[in-house]
Amino acid sequence: MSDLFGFTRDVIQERYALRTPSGFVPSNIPGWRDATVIVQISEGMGARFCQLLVTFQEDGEGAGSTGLLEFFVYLLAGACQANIQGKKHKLESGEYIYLPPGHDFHFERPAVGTQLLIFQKRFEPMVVKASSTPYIVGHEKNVPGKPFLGNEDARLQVLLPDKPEFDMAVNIFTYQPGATLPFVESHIMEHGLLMLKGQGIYRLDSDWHPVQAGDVIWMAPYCPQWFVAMGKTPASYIYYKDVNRAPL
Ligand code: UGY
Ligand code: MN
Repeated sequence: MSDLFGFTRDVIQERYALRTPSGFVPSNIPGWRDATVIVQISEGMGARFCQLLVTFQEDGEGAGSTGLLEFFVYLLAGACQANIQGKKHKLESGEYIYLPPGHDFHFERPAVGTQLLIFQKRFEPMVVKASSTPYIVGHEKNVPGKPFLGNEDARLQVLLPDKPEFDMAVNIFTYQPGATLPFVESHIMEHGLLMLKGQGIYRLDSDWHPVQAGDVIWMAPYCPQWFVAMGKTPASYIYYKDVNRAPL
């Protein structure tokens, strides 16, 4: 990585964005205290969802209600406690919570440096059936990685139930070095992505970008996309997509 003055790998385009930790600037977000909050992706970029990275200091906390939004909260590192609708959950790295709209939450008692990755979006109820989605607490280690389109070297962990009530999916994709997405995808779904491990090359629209752990990517609907993992260790990323609703 170059330390050259005035250099960045960050790129904000109309159909995609690549953001790297060296350019992150914290925001003050109501409800979050003694925590550094980075808004990684939001409407200001053109996205229809928000991706936040929260890093807790000592005695940090985050409290509020999801309101009209739904939240997917993934513990990237550390440990904390989550009080959801008055029920307490102890969370460790790799665990996640899905919160439907209208749920009270309070994340507290973090180990210093605990990091949360949060995807937030306005919930779109199904037209014929009101949502009865419960809140969900899970751990990525209990979700098997299945070969993606038959490729044993590219494995997908699907963290939320694949059911029509859910209008959001969050998956972890892990690639052995040299493994790729099988074709250049172009689809109606939008993505918010955080590189968790390793490195590779992401094709975004008609550009190619080297990426590594810590990098953030937003892909607009229909943005052509492709990935190859490179280096000596597997590459993985966690990503959001909108699913199961009819297009306008
Ligand atoms: O779920 C997906 O659309 C996934 N295959 N896309 C991606 O990894 N860029
Ligand atoms: Mn995709």
